[in-house]
Amino acid sequence: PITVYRKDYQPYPYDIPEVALAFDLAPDATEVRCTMRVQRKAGASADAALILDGEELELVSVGVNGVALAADGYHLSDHSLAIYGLPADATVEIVSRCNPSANSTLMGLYVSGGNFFTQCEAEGFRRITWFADRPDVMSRYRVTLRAASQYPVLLSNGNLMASRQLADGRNEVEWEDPFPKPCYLFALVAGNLTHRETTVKTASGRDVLLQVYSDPGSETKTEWALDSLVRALRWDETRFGLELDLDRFMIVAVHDFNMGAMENKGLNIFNAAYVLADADTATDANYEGIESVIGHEYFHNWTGNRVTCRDWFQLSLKEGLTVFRDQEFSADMMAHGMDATAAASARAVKRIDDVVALRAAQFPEDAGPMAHPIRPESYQEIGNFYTATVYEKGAEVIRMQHTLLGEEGFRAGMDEYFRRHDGQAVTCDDFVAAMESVYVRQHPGRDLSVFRRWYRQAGTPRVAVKLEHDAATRRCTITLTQDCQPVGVERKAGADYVKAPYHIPFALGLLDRDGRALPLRHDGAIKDTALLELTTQSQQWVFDDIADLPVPSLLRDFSAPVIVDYDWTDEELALLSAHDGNPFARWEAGQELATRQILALAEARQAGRTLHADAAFIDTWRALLTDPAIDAAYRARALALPSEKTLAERMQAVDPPALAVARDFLRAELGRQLAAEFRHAFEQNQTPGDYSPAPVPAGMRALKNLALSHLLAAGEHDAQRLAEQQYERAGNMTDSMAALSALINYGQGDFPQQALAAFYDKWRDNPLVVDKWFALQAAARSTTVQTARELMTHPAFTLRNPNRARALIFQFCLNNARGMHHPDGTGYAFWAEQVLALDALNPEIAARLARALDNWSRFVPALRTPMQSALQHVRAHEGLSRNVQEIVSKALE
Ligand code: BAL
Ligand code: ZN
Repeated sequence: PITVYRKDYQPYPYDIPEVALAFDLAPDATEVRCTMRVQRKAGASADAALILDGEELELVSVGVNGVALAADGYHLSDHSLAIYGLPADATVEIVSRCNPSANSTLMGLYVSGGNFFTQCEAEGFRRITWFADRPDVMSRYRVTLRAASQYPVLLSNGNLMASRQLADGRNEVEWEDPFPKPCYLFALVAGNLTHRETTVKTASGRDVLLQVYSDPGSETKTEWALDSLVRALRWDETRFGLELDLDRFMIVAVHDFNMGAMENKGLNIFNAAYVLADADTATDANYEGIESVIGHEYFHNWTGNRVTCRDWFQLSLKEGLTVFRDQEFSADMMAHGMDATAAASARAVKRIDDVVALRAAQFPEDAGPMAHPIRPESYQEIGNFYTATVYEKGAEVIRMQHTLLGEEGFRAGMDEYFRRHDGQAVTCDDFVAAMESVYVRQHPGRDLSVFRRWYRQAGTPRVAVKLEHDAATRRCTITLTQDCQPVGVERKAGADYVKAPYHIPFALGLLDRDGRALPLRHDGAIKDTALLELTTQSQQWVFDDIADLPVPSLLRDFSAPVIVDYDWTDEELALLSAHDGNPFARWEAGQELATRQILALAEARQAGRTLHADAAFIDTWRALLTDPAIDAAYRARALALPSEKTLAERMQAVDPPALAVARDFLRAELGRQLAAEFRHAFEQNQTPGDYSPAPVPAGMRALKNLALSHLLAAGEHDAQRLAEQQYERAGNMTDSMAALSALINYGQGDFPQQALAAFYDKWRDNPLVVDKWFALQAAARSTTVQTARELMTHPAFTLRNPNRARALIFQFCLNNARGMHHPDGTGYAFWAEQVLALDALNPEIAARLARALDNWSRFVPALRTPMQSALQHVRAHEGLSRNVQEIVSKALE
């Protein structure tokens, strides 16, 4: 396989300012006529060939300036079409054919549910026509679509210019996108669809049409999506001064889709899971996910589309920034209309959820064979780099710039970024330079040169904290020392590779031994929180007027994506968990206590000792559960036990079954010892009446359902009856799923299986709910490889639909510790089989599954060996896609 390096970037020798695409759509043979204006760039060599990318295409003809080229006028290979001897300014016309119904990769043009859809990012456009498939070639597109009358809705990017019926009965429409764009933002949709729409006035007073398209019959499920789109549009105007630049903005839902959604200019195509919702079929998490993804794709219109990436190494330029923007959007929506305390708690809840996700997915990635900087230096298959690092760590790197510059400074930096680069394809460095232009004005003599290392170094830095107190001088000295060892590809560079220190914004508070915040004098102000800027390996800060040894509250709000090393006593953590004024750090203290508790239990399990929960830990949990000052949503986070993935990062040798047993034991033990308190929480947090996905009732449901799972896990008297009643009477999918999940994991008797069967019968025609049904069973405690295989024989199961494959196969392989990591190795053999089966259909999805064994070398020896064999088995398979090959060979290196 060929490795592409960032350092090898070369500009394309031609501009392609205009493209006209004409499609004669038919499922088995779609003909595409691509007419391009091609202009050689000043300075490019006169004999530079026009090299166009193409895959899985049948060439019909090539013409230049209206003259057909004979076969010796161009050179065709499996992956490219080269035209030589072009005039400096020419019109090139290529006619080709593709087969959408045979396209199971879901890249390029494909058929789903009888309709046509496209997905072009990153390199799918080359499956539609030969073209310069790279983000720095930006063109204006005019698109003509012709299709039979069974496809009445014909959509593409931009504005609808004309629509007519042809003599042969087909429909023809023309679309024009006034904004130059790279081809990865091209889209078309053709089919029988229904839609919901609204018109809104933008900040500058223009009327714009917003539409959400979906399958006929699903129109009752698109209200939340359209409302979310309106909120996203308003938010970008208010927070960033960015207005919708088109007259029309469309979202289309499709059931077969590799990703969550795609930000094609003016025509976003979405996985239906991020569009369709109503109380009966969608959970609170689904509602939140829809608002967030709709925001994300809408925000790309500026951060991604108006300013795009020069090359795919710069992917985080648009993804990290847009994830940061969607996180802030969600936080603002959650805090909307609340008083200051409630709003701070709501924002903390969002921050906690984001950090939990980062630690579960990105931290392990940064410590494994696929570790890469947020701006990778090389790749074999770019599809493998749509990672938690590029997205979520990328967003943390943007957030640190926001923290360093402050809200106003960051906004000024964004304004400067658009002033400099609107309409261009640029680099991550260009973004930092715009931010730096503000930072240097705020901080004379300083710059962001050290900060830029976040873009080129991989791995999660550790920050060791030393706290010294001198009672005589009443001084407290804080020393921060950072360390980041080479990871992933960096290791291959050998012993000479030295990583340089990062610029780390480190937010700190100090509490006295009664839990009161100590005022800190820092940067000319007195505050509860000091923002320390660590820019060298080790630095010290001195705080005066501190009478006694304080308790430090560290990395408040998770001000940097680092791991903190500080040896709090359990008593100090309990104090922080009860009193820290920073809700994020308060949550963190409780999580650290729970982590210590579960790791100790897992160790006891491995040693064959009897398991006991620590009384002081139970008391801390009781205090959180009964503290009247904290709201339900926050309390649900505070009481959630750390995930197995986060815990695994803290084990010398990862032992998922031991962790699962330890977590389960603690869940049950908490349920038993705090039965009265959980019972009270369950009763006090009922949400009768009409369903609303708003944060307050959603938070109440989260707490109530957490309580239910503890009570049922503990086998508490009556808990099963409560769960059965909730399942039978639930007025929304959140409560229904929570009760069913608790029952199938911890319930007894026939009811759980009967409920599962009835659930399927009720929802068999709703694919998104059937996905939930599969996922619930795939992750259930009692599910074995055998059960997973049986589920695969269910008539509703198919590997061809990514959502279905994710619901069953991914859930089992990634979220079922007992089944997947059974010491007999059958889970790994199952994984290998499914990776290969998926690879034959859809390499992108297969490669995602392939990553489930990334960190095999960190597991206990009994699991490590069968994991390695399974990886070797996959690697040895002939005809492996480039996608899977890159993943498994890096894992085995
Ligand atoms: N650009 C790919 C999908 C997304 O991140 O929005
Ligand atoms: Zn994105």
